[in-house]
Amino acid sequence: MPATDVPAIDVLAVSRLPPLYLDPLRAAYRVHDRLHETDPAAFAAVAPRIRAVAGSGESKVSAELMARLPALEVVAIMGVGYDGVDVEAAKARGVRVTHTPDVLNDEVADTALGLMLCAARQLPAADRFVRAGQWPQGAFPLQTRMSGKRLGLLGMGRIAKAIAQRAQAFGMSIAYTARSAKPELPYRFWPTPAALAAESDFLVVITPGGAATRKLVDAAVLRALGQGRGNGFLVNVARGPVVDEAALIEALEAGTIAGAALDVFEQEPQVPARLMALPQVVLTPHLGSGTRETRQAMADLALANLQAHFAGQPLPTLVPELR
Ligand code: 8YV
Repeated sequence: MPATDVPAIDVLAVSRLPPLYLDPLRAAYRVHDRLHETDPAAFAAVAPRIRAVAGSGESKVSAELMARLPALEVVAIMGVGYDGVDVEAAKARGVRVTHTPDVLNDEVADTALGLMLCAARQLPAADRFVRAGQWPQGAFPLQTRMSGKRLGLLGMGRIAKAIAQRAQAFGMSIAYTARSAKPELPYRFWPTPAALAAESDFLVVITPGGAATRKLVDAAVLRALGQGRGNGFLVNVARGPVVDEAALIEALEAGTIAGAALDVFEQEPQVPARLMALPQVVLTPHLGSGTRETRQAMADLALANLQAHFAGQPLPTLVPELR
């Protein structure tokens, strides 16, 4: 495309974006891909012109970065989570922040159910067992049933509801904890994570990240989940820092809980070696929403927000704090 056809809107991509988002962004705007990290001098020259920031659910958009972007109008996150964005600072500046809710609910819920089954039935370990040629020497050890057990949801937003629907098909009983009870739902409410954990066989973390939920799952919650007999599986498809990773490793090493399945970690993409050494733990690389179909829908929605902003139209999915 000749340079003259490219609209003169400068966009900073703050992290490595998937081509599904980056390619259409580049076609529509003048994109500066991680320039703030790779070339400070070039960034300083272009920063005053940057009107939009594009990022993913894990991106950091700090008050300091925004302070360096005097023309910034909008931050478009491809992800339902936006805990890396300083929304208060954005609000104070009149910068709009958008995210991509709903289009990933089914995908993340599917992942959660898959991880619950993997943790209870040890399917990844069973696969390793077959590949290692161990089957001829004897049967794979018996595992734990999931159907009919008690599911505890830490969080009761849109994705949690999609998980609950699926868990009902497995005959599971469903309870949850959240900031407040939702009497319209047919699920039992517990006021604290520990109270919920004490009544759960599977504790699934599906709450937003950020300061309000940091280390919500701590040693006491894990003890409650274990119920004094190594009961309980922890599944995290939310954000790593919601779980105290050190406390989780200790609980797993000590056999306080039965196992865990983790899609998110405190320092992604780093996974502690002690966690990797535990056979009863299932580890996946933050793929909760990771199908072509869903990531396409997320990229389309992120772009639609930017385009609506620059066309002066209502934004499809502004974050709730700014509505
Ligand atoms: C992705 C996510 O990892 O939506 C979120 O909050 O964590 C994810 O679905 C990522 O943001 C995709 O860009």
